[in-house]
Amino acid sequence: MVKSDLEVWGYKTYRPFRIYWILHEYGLKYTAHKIGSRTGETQTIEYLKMNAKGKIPILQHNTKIITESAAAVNYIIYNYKKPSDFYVPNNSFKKAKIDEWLFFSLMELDCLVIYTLRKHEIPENLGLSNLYGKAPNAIKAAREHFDRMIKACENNVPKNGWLFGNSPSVADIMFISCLMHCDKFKLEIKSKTILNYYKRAKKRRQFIDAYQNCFE
Ligand SMILES: N[C@@H](CCC(=O)N[C@@H](CS)C(=O)NCC(=O)O)C(=O)O
Repeated sequence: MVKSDLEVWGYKTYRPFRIYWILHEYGLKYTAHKIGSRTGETQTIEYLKMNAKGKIPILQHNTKIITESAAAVNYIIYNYKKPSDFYVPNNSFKKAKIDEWLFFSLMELDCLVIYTLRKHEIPENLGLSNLYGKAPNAIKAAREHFDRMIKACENNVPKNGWLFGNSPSVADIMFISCLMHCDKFKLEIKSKTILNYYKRAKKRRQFIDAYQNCFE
C-alpha cells in the first residue's frame, strides 16, 4: 500500500477519532496506523521519538509531527482548502468563539471529567484505579462537574444544525468527541437539546465514515 503524506497514529478511542473526523470532513487521504494506547505500541523507542508522552494520537504530515489532538485538528484547517460544508471562522472574534468551545471541551470535559473518571474509576467501570488509585470524592466531583458544565453550555447549543450554523466546525468535533465518552463512563447528558444535537451529529456521513475507520 502506498503511504499517504498524512498519517494518523492511534485508533479505537475518541481522541484519535477527532483527527479521523476532520480528515474525512476535508476529504483528505491518510494512512492510519492502528496502534492502541496501553498495548506497549506507544512505548517503543521509535514511537517515543515521535511522541515522548507515549500517547495516541499523533498526526504526521511528512516529517512534521503533531502530538495533541486539538492541535492536529487545527493544523488541517490552517493548511487545507475549506470544504464548502465546513465552517472556519474568518475573524478574530469568531475564532475566539470557536476556541472557547475547544478549551471548554478540553479542560472542563476531557480533563476535569473524563480523565478523572478514566484514572480513578474501578476497572469494572472501565477505569484504571488499579494503576492510579481509588478516589471516590474525585469521581463524585467529576460527575457533578459534568452536569454543571452541560447545564452551563446548553443555551449555546442550537436546536438545529451545528454550533456555528449549518455546517460543522472544529468546535463540534471537539465537543462531540467528549460527549462520546458518556456511554463508556455512564454519564447522563441531562439536556434534551444537547442529546438531540449529538444524535444529529452521529448521522453525518463524514462522522460515520471516520467512526468506521477509527473504531473498526
Ligand atoms: N491531550 C492529549 C491526550 C491524549 C491521550 O490521553 N490519549 C490516550 C488515549 S485516547 C492515551 O494514549 N493514553 C495512554 C496514557 O495515558 O498513558 C490529546 O488530546 O491528544
